[in-house]
Amino acid sequence: MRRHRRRVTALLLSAVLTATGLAATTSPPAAASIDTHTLGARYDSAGSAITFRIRSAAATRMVVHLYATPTGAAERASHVLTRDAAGVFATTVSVASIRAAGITGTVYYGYRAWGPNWPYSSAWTKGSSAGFVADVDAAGNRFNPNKLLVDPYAREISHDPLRPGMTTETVYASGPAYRTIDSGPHAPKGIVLPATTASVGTKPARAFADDIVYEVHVRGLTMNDPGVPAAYRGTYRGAGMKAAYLASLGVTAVEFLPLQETLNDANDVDPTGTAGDNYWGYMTLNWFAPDRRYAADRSPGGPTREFQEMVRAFHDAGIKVLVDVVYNHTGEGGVYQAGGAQVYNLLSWRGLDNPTYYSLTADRQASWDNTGVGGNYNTYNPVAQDLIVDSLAYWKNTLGVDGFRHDLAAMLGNTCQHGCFSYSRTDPGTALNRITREMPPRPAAGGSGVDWIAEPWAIGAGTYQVGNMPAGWSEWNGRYRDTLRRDQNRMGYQAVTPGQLADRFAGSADLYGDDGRRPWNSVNFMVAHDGFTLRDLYACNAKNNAQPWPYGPSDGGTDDNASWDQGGVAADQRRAARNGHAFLMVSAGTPMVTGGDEVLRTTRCNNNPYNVDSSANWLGWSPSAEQATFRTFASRLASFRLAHPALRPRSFYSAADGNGNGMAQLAWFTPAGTAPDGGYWQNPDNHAIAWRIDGTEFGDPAAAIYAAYNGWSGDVNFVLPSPGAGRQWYRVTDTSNWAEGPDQVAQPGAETHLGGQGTNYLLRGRGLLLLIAR
Ligand SMILES: [Ca+2]
Ligand SMILES: [Ca+2]
Ligand SMILES: [Ca+2]
Ligand SMILES: [Ca+2]
Repeated sequence: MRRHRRRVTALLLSAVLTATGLAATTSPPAAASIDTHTLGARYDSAGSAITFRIRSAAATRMVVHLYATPTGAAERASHVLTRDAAGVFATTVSVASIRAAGITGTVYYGYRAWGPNWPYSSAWTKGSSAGFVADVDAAGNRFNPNKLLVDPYAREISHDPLRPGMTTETVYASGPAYRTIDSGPHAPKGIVLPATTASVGTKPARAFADDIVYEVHVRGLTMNDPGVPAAYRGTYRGAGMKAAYLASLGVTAVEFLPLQETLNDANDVDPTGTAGDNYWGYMTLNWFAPDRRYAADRSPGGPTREFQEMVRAFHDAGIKVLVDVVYNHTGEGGVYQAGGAQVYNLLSWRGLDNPTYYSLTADRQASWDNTGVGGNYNTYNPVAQDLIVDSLAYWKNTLGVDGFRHDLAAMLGNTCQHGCFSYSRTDPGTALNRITREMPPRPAAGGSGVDWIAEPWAIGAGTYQVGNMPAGWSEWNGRYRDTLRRDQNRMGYQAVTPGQLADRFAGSADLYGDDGRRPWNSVNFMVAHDGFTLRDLYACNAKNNAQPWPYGPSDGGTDDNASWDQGGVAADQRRAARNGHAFLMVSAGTPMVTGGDEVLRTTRCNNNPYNVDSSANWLGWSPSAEQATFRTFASRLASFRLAHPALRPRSFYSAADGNGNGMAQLAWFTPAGTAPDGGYWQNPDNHAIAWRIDGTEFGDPAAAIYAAYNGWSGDVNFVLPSPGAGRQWYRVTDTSNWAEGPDQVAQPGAETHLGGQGTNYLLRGRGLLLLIAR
């Protein structure tokens, strides 16, 4: 059902997808502290020498090559590194000697490594087979000195492996046809950067419960935006220029699709086609380096500086920066078939320490794959975990990021290194638990800390873990999405009860209350980048991914969308989108909206445009009158949420009267204004439910808030409950078609007076009503 395959060669996945539970697991080690081994390439404080440090458990020889240019020329200097007892290879090189070797500007570097499957031979030269024993040995080692390797701790890399003009990545491959090709002239190089002390502004301390998250692609955000200077469109700098716009939408946290270096340099080789393209960016090449293509300043150090400046721009507007990170697999890719052999590329981790960094089959001859997109990263290995936490700490501390959304995070709860997959919530040795131990989550009330967000599933047996991430983790709540989509779009086909609706509106206590977590650990969403846009969810009965450029073609994409075109009635499609947005804004939990949905963005039913780097897939900035009306609706309702703490509870709502004012903190109602009984809750033929929150228990400016949802196609009369002694009900919004217009959400103070307890309100079919008491 996903999204980012990188080559058409068949992946050998099927054999491992369903197998489970063979190998013994090792007991978890004590957590190391962050950056213990000071890996990478660093100038000394005087800038007179560079120390190179890189780790490999099984390497027997390690050489660093230094280059004056990133491609096309041989190295200017080489240095053999010395191994210490911890498996760290190191050497210190004077800058004077580097200059003397002819490297007068930026220092580019890469590694060649030898090991048991390819021991060093003095007869070896670049492109030779001297010393070769096997592409892979019984331990899973895949050393090959003909492949120049990127330092996993490089702060920037010079370029992607597949550059414009290259038609194949096989220069990086092992196997009989490719193992003696020297990748050095082509391979990405690490860049030695001076330590940075740039300001990233003041990190917002806002509680995650109070956030509204806006998920967007950094390039897609501004590539089409005429309000951004052309040179900055699609870049970090351009994104930072949108801080005020996002704030105007009520957004408090921007969540970018992956920004760590990914395969995308060749996207524009065919500017009107998708062959080989990767737009979303879920094929990571290096976990430290910000992607160079997203920088307006692509000079060495430019991406880092510009990223920090973008973060500062958002921070200055009070907006958090969250980043989607991909630690479940890498851009090194999976196996492919060539000349009858099973072939792997060697770009970095695989050539340095394959069994440490990758989860392998029990015989260690092949990748283990639960993601469908390449070999699993070996998240239970402590050294592999070091790279996770060290790079996250760099993004947090040096680049200024406030939180992270972890792609396919079930993989980070794996407790098995090779030959199986086994998820555990409680094992202290998992990557999930180590991450939150070393970088504590932000407290419920706000303050310093990290907002940790999991995509709590993957592909393959045992990976669907919604509601089962460890303490400290918030989750994309797939149950929220699925339940509410089915209620809107699948009536008559899939049963949804009022009780199930109430669970989702009230923060999903069934998922997060059973393990000590809170409603705000539920990231509520109706759509995300992965799937239909909000508009398409209510305008498409099925995906249409094979359509031509610029809306496709894409492959993959789920067929289980719970979508519906509302009978083809455009006004009803917009109403459904209003409801989808309104659900998020009135539910307990942390809402996430998707960039462009504020103007009903469409990809014309492509639900997997992972590869479509086109103007049609970038956000549009010329909304029609109807789209602008929707944006006003969406932003006003977001503002309402931000103004009403009663909608953002820190803990699950109580059914008791917490302050003795005669009103329960939360009460549910049938349309008749009575408390639902068990029969009402459990009957999927009931499609209407209402609830009232006592605002006085939350310091809310409203004495009470009442929401009523009529999921039925016909009108339903709601009898309003008590607004509290001496109070009256006022309408904030009714999402029905009759009210569509710029003032469908009333401005504060302009709400329509309705009356008190017992007032009848006829709510049209598929309408949502929101009231305040004052
Ligand atoms: Ca790139
Ligand atoms: Ca292209
Ligand atoms: Ca749970
Ligand atoms: Ca009360």
